[in-house]
Amino acid sequence: MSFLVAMRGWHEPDWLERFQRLMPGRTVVSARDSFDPAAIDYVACWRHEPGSLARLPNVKALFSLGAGVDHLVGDRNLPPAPIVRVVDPDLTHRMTEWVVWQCLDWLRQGKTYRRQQAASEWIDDRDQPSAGDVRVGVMGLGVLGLDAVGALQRLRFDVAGWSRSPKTIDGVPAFSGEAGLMAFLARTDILVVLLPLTEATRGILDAALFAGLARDGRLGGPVVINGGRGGLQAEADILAALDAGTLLGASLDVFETEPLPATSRLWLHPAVTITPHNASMSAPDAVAAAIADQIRDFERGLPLRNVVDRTRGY
Ligand code: NDP
Ligand code: OXD
Repeated sequence: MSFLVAMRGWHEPDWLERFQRLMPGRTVVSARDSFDPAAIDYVACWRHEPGSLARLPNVKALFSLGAGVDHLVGDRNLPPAPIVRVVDPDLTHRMTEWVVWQCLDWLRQGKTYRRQQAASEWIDDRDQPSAGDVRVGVMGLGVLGLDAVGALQRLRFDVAGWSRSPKTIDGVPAFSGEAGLMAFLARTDILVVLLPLTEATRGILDAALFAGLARDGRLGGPVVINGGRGGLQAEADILAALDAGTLLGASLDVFETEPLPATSRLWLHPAVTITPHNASMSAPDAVAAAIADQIRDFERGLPLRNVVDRTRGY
């Protein structure tokens, strides 16, 4: 049987070579080449051409090469096989590094001091709150959100979280669902977004949500930090909220269109920090090895791990 690699935007030859090395007994083929659809039993995907996996009658599992699966779940013509996503400690830790970096940069007014340094200005009259004075709200309490919460707690930020289903987290007020959203926002100075992109979360970061954030915080206004997906945010609303002072700032790793077009006003906005969708990343060798391990275990009769709920979309 054959293993199909269907990807766009990444260097495919490296992935083909990697999978072939890890699974010498299997033929590894690219979706760009001709192959026998009936021979494919597993697929690895990253932003595959929608519809291109429709006719694979014997596929047993679809492996996302990323933690997010919106690129797969959004394809209405997928075979009915389980979708497996990446859960990798290294990817999780890297995301936590990015979240902590951004939270500390806003707490310690990094943009202001970088501007002052560029102008050789020594100005030391600004309010300097400590982490304990600042309320961070983490949207999404899954693998990434919970790890970030732990690190932010250790830095003594005043952390709360919001998720779809109710949770109990030691020392962290946890809000859930529509009913808990406004109360969560009302106690949030820094909003960290680690949600998946689904039908329920698309466009959630809009003007109405920004208007619900706390206005009495020590930073002088609320900040949004989005490491989830660009489809969660209405960029026109972010810009309008920044211009109106409803938001003090934004750190964005993900965008409605990627790469972020050179014409976007976000690039030059003084209150925006941009990273190019690399807040975290899958270490290719670790991801490929985990997929090869899963296939080996599954063929021995063990259940697949990190299977996505297709109905929820994550
Ligand atoms: P998980 O599936 O582990 O967690 C998702 C969390 O979001 C859960 O807590 C879930 O709630 C919550 N959630 C989902 N839908 C809703 C909703 N409608 N309302 C409220 N909460 C909701 O995902 P991960 O933590 O592993 O990853 C999160 C996302 O991060 C990925 O989907 C991906 O898009 C993004 N990502 C970005 C990267 C980057 O480099 N920028 C790298 C890796 C991932 P509940 O707990 O109740 O199920
Ligand atoms: C992602 C990833 O989902 O890099 O963005 O894993």
